[in-house]
Amino acid sequence: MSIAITVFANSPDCGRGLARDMPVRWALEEAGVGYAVRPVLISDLKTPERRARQPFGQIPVYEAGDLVLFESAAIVLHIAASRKGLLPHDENARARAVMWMFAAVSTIEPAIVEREAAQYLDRSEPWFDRRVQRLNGAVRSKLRDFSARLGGADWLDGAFSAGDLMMVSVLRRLEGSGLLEESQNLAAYVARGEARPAFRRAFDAQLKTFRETSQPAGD
Ligand code: GTB
Repeated sequence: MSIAITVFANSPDCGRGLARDMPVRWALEEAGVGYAVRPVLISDLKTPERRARQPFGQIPVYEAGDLVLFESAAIVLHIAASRKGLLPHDENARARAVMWMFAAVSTIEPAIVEREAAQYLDRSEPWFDRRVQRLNGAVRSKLRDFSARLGGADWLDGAFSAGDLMMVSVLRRLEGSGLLEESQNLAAYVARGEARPAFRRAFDAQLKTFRETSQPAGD
């Protein structure tokens, strides 16, 4: 069955692979599944046709035959659950991998996204510096706890799993902030994820999409 995912045309991350199609691409690569991409301009995301597939008018949307899914973590879970390699066979280990997927998107990601939003939205406010300090503190607190738990392990629970895939994807959004580098084991963990051949293929594919869909700069 052919699979297609929506992605940004002319992604605002300029090909850095930080948008949420990236974990889906990565999961498909880890599972060895081919897929097509449907690039969508940001200005076209909120049409009724798009909202029929993604109520919030966002990327990514996953389509395979009659199945239409949104929410990147749910898509990754679907890919992982229906193929070998991303979720352990053992029932308890499988439950723990799913737990880490949730920890990534519901415990760690909100602090990272809130900090990122402030960088874009609040920069000209007189209270910007104080707010960033507070938001950096909130991110640091999550990173400290996660770093303590990961310790010196390569992956969260033995072999690489969808839990690691989501966690690395979320932590990558701190790129350029310097916060990740404060915990050596977390920086190494993300680098380990990014070194996986499936990640490299996904990254190169999203960069190709960016290059093919990006608008040339004006004269
Ligand atoms: N919870 C949903 C999921 O996980 O699928 C969230 C999906 C989502 O946030 N999609 C974003 C989107 O479509 C793109 S990924 N936004 C358009 C809109 O809401 O109108 C978020 C993102 C955007 C840009 C960068 N960047 O430039 O670095 C990084 C991440």
